[in-house]
Amino acid sequence: MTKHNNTTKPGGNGESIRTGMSEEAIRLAFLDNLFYVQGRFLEVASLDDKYKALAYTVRDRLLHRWVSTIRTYQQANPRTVCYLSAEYLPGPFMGLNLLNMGIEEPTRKALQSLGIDLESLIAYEQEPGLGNGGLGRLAACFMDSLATLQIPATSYGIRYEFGIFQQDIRNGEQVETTDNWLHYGNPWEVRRPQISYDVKIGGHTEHYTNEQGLHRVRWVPHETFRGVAIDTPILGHDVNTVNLMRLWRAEAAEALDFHAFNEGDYYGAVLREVRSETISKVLYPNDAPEIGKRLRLLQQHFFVTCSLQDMMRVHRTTGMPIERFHEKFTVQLNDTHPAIAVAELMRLLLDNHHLDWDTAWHVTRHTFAYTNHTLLPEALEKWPIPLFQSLLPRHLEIIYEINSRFLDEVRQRYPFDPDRAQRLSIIDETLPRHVRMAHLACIGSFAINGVAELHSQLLKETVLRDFYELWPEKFQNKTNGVTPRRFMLLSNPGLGSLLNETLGHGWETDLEQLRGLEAHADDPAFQERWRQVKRQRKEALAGEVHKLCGIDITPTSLYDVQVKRIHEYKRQHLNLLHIITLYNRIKRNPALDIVPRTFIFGGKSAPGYAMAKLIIRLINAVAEMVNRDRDVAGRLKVVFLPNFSVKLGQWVYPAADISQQISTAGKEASGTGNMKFSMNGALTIGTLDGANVEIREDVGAENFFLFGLDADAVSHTLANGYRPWDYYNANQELKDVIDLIASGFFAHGDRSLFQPLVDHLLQHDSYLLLADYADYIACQDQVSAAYRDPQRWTRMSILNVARIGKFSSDRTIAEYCRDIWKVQPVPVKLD
Ligand code: CJB
Repeated sequence: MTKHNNTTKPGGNGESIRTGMSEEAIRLAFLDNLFYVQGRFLEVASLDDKYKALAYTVRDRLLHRWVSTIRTYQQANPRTVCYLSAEYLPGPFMGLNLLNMGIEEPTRKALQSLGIDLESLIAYEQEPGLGNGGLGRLAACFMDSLATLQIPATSYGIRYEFGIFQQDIRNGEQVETTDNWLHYGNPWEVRRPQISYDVKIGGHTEHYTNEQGLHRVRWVPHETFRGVAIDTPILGHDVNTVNLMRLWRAEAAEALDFHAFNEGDYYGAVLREVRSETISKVLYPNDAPEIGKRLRLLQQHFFVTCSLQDMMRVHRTTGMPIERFHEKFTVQLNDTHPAIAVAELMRLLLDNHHLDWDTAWHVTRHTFAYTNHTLLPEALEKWPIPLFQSLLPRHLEIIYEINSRFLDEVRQRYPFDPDRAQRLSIIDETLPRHVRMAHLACIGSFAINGVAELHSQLLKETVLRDFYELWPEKFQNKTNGVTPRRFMLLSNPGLGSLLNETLGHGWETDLEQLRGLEAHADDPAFQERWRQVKRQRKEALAGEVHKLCGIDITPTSLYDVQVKRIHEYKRQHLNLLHIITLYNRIKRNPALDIVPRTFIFGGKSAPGYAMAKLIIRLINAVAEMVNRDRDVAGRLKVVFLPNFSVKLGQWVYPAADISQQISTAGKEASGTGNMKFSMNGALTIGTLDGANVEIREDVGAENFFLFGLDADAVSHTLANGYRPWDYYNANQELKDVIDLIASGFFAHGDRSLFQPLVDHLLQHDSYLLLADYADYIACQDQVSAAYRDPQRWTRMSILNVARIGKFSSDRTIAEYCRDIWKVQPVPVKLD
């Protein structure tokens, strides 16, 4: 719009339809792509044809910048970040690419002149669901910020053929169907068949002495596959930098096994090909791993070896010796999913490059840094030794050697503490023996970080305590952030315009500039405009809710929202206890004057997580009863949005009045939804957990609804014989709520359906819902009181946005660059 806008006419003075940025160039490019790529003319083009024609038009302009970026990097040979992540949730590309390139307006006009509505094409795009939740979305925010900050970076992962399942709700239950996102093709990706690597698995190793008398190891695999690169360009905001997301697709080593083919085993040959492709077939739909799945370990090894081999290929082109690999590349491990990289890099350096152990270990230890994303013990990956041995025999040898050298050091340092070596060991010796991936990651990395202050602190005190005592200098905190381009500018254009008008441009890439809003927080005219922006987004969401669920919601009601993966620790059921409390209050006193609320839920449960699925059922069951009860009509409404995604989130975050961040303190590593809501002027009701702590610090305690036990109180309560039953007996409203669920009221009289949930709450309540209930309800009452005072509420909302600057992923990435990666921006000029 502003700086790239080029009004020269195509043809006339040289503006190419492949690169031109004017309305006219875009219009011609669109028609050209429609004709020559899609083979269609306007009158017969389907929505898909038009979407693709526009996507190719945008992609041409991306490739232009990409080529310039590669040229620049080739000349400058800069230190480069490689982000290894098994998951990415980038969201739909079209809208963001137009926005980042600054051609939204000319594109809108170009299409308008052809009778096409840009929004309908943007809405048509299906997003790649190559992740489960927070961790994958964080990786996508990081890509956006890396490109925007002009940092040379490649994000490596797996190009799953089927991403996270589609969630349907049938009879109130989650039903999973496959996500066939590639069915109509993906115009944003570029296949690179010539960039492919061998991936070995299974078999055995052979140790031998070469002609020079040197010890060598040969891995004789049982099978070999290939990984082929599929690239997606990632453009920064208002810059020319295009970095790559390079995802690997598994293929058979040869298209068909000709040996088998010649022997007449056509069927077997084809089967082998199918089996190879299985590796990148489907994303594991768990947000915490189910331990011990062979295919999952294979996936991890698959993308890690392809990525490291790819870095080595690039490294060769620089002419630097392999001993300096770590000077060219810094590799971030996004949780333990890629932790096998520590052993794989050692293998490549020892067996392929024939470095000696100490040199190889020096390079490895200076290459990797590890981010931990969770304290939940069930999420710490461990692999059974027999499985590991059968798939990755050479890696297991290397891991044993790393471990033995490491434990020698530990014993020397703590000679009178044999338990410590056991606790620190990569191998968990309790039967059946396992490889602890977090330990491998800690030992092989030069930096270890958590994702919020509290989480990093708890890491040092609990799961990684022994490592912290050993190497305190390795530990850091990098509080998460999210990209304001997607989650403010793109999702909330009304807010974007108001901010531009009030503050001028610049805040989009320097979010601290939002502080300038503080001066307007009490200005009645500004407040009125603020409320209009929110109102408009609430109406838009109401339209979506109607489309998706057939439910009408009222934009004047308070939108009280909880969207995130469904998990007991996130306590969607605590939210339900509040809803049922309000319901009971109205039933007992039909004239009760309460603030009308619309409760909105969204999120997927792991398919095998029975309790989370039961929570979804209860949400829908409560919705059914509440929404059809005339006594509460106009005052309470409950909605479960099916198939929550990045795309749906873009409707939800800007429309929320209240953001529910109510996990049991100490369980949510950071949370990032909390930031997206707050950036859009929602107020948070939350516990002192994850990044909530820092959000509250920054926006001000008076602009945040805090409740519940803190992390210390949670551990003490659990350690001192917690009895949920006592809370149940002591609180009549709580008792009424639990009794109502137990009575079968929400299950057409069936007392058994929600029994497991009720029993768990009364007997164990591991996530302390009952202990936090009273405080939560009291806090929600304060929320209602505040909402009755629009001036106060609006002021709080404005101040939330004004003070949210820290939670831009630009800040997070700048810290990683400075403290961990030691990389500098490399600006790119357009060729
Ligand atoms: N997280 O999404 C996942 N998956 C995991 O396997 C482990 C953690 C989440 O990562 C986010 C990004 O750091 C955090 O904000 C969130 O608290 C955490 O649960």
